[in-house]
Amino acid sequence: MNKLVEINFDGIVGPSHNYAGLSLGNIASASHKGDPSYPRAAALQGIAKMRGNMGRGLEQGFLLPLPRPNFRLLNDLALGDDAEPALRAAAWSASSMWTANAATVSPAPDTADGRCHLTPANLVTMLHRAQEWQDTQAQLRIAFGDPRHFTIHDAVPASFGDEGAANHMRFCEGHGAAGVEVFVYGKQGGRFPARQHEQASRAVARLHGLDPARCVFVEQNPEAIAAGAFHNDVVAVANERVLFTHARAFADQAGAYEAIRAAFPALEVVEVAEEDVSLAEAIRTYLFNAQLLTLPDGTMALVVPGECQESASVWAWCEKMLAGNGPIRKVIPVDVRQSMANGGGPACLRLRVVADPATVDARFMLDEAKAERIESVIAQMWPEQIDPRDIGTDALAKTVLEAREALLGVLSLDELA
Ligand code: SUG
Repeated sequence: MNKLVEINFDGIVGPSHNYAGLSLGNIASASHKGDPSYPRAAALQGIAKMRGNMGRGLEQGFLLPLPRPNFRLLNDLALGDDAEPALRAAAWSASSMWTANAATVSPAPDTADGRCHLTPANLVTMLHRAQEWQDTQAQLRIAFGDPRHFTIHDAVPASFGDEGAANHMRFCEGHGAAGVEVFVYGKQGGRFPARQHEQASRAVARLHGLDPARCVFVEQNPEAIAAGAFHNDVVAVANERVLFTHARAFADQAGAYEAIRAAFPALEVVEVAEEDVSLAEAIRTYLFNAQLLTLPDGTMALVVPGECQESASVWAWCEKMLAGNGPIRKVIPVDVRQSMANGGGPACLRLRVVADPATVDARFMLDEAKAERIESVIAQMWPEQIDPRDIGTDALAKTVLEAREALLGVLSLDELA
């Protein structure tokens, strides 16, 4: 019997996690450029978040850090010892931790052939992210390797930027039921790059065999991109019938609701007004970069960054919302500060896949015993601190390579070495 549930695949934060200021338009990345980073603490924060969700009775999986430094990229760019720091840092980036950008996922009930389809995101806009997709695909091919249940595509052509699930929302009555998939794209011309191209979204929808009547394409608000919402998931998140969104997320807010409602009449919108939480404050605290989860009792919880609790306006809004009788019944702050300082909140750190856990390669599924084993490798092998001037040194390369290798070893995933 197929038991389709939502599984969150969190990216384990890699041992080279650092702040190189690589992402134009991502305010946190720019403002933490050059700060020392704490890879061990970062990775342990990520595991603690996964454990929290497992403890709530939810299915939890993970994806592994990609090989860094990426010698292929260093060679392709012919980088020597005098390399420009930002170029060298790209080959060291641990950015694959943000698995909401790993792929776009259409679960089996939505697709023409009844399989779950995954398309790795080409991430072409940023050099440090454009190197991810082939290695991500190799991992997806193992984790979701059963062709009776999954199809893994190639990334869409590089002319059209695709940033994956971060710009994709799915509405449904329950995760295992047929859904309506909403793709959010940006238009170029603003102060910052628009990282999701409309034609990339449309190609993904076609590749996945989605019913055109159950797809909606919506433009992101250029003002939101200009304010630092480099992905839609910085200003909106969906779960089942609910869209939780800032009032300035979409270019035509009312039109977006109308278009989604035309395909999915049960839509319930929880909108946060600019007067309650400004767009700038929403982006600073990442209120919307939350995991909107259906708990085993059927109610919804919002897992938000700890920064939300420290913001007077955001927390006041959350308390007022909880006092009402809307669909979100709990707000749970988590500490993912190391990731947040690079612009990655709780939602960025996970890829949602609706599937029967029994059809996924069990090595990618988490349980308490495995979480402990992973934590102990991280505690022993992940650098405690990385100073920007360590990037590129042989000593740090050795530490980072050995750390990842040790993790692959305890998970019996040496084929990814
Ligand atoms: O692509 N930051 C990531 C953050 C990704 C967040 N993901 C989602 N919103 N789903 C990015 O901008 C910063 C790396 C650096 O500057 O060192 C970075 O890549």
